[in-house]
Amino acid sequence: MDLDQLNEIACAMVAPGKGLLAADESTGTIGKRFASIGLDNTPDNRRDWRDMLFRTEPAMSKHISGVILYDETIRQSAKDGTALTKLITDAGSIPGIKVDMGAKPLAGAEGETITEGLDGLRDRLADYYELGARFAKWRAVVNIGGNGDDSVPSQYCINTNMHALARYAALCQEANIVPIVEPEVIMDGDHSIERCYEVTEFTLKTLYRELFDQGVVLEGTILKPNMIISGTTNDDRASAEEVADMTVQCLANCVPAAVPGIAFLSGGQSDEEATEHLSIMNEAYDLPWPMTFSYGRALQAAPLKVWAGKSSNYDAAQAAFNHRARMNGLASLGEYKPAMEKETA
Ligand code: 5MM
Repeated sequence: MDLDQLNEIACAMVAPGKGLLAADESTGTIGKRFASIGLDNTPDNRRDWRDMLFRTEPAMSKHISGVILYDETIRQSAKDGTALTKLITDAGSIPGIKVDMGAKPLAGAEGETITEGLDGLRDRLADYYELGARFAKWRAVVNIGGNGDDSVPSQYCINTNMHALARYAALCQEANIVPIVEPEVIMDGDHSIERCYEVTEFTLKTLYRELFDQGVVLEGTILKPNMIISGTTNDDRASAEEVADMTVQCLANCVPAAVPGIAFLSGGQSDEEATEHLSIMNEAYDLPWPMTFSYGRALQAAPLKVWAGKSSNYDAAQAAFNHRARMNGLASLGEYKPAMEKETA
């Protein structure tokens, strides 16, 4: 393990004004996104969509420090023959790879899942390094039970998922690949923001114990957490300031200062909400780690709608992506204001 290299990459991933583009939708998930614009889920459409994003300037060189790819994409070339990973590195951004194989039902725990993908991971990581990946991502899913059912999440679900995340992280570091550890406490449900805090705190404390137990060097990792937020169907919505305060409080209680950076997932928040929450946190607090974005939907929803699968919308879609990337770049510095949304890209 080359700790200097790992730390250097991790710090570059959270460089000031920059964050990550999560473009690692599996074939099923990108299919759902394409269905929203009436587009067929073919390899060529997936290629063209991502090709358009990765060629967007100045978004890519100024605001996107790295791109999380799916297995198909890291091996794919654009229509003109350029490897999609080359588009990313040419922009000065870093290719990364999602290596988990998805969340599957957890035996004996109804409604809960365990993320799979450890078998053969050592060999896959060596292959991905050769293909240019310098960081990886593994997402663990923690659901919160509805109607006040506090048996979900179970301690069993959290323990097994955090154990798997640490096993993945240790294998990544052995392969000189920075692990993004993503324990996502899911927003769906009628739970309160306090319940989200409680579950996220327990999850993060378990995660850092597992990382310690398995010898993962924190200086060579990035955390990708959810924000602390009210459940999507809870009518008592916490304000943006409460989300920011409680998220920062939870992270400050759980995440060691040795971690080089935190890159949030958007988790189903609207793109503007995700940007605003990030900016308030950065504006109001001085914390031991930089906080930035690792957004999928919150970066892609707007350009996808504009693109609609038509080459005639290419420039407009790139303008929409430039705008969201710039807004989030500003949010990572605490300099975003909702009024900026009216500015053109
Ligand atoms: C982009 O979506 C990622 C892949 O999802 P599937 O494996 O289910 O296809 C997802 O892991 C993503 O990286 C994170 O959840 C962050 O994305 P959002 O949209 O929540 O910001």
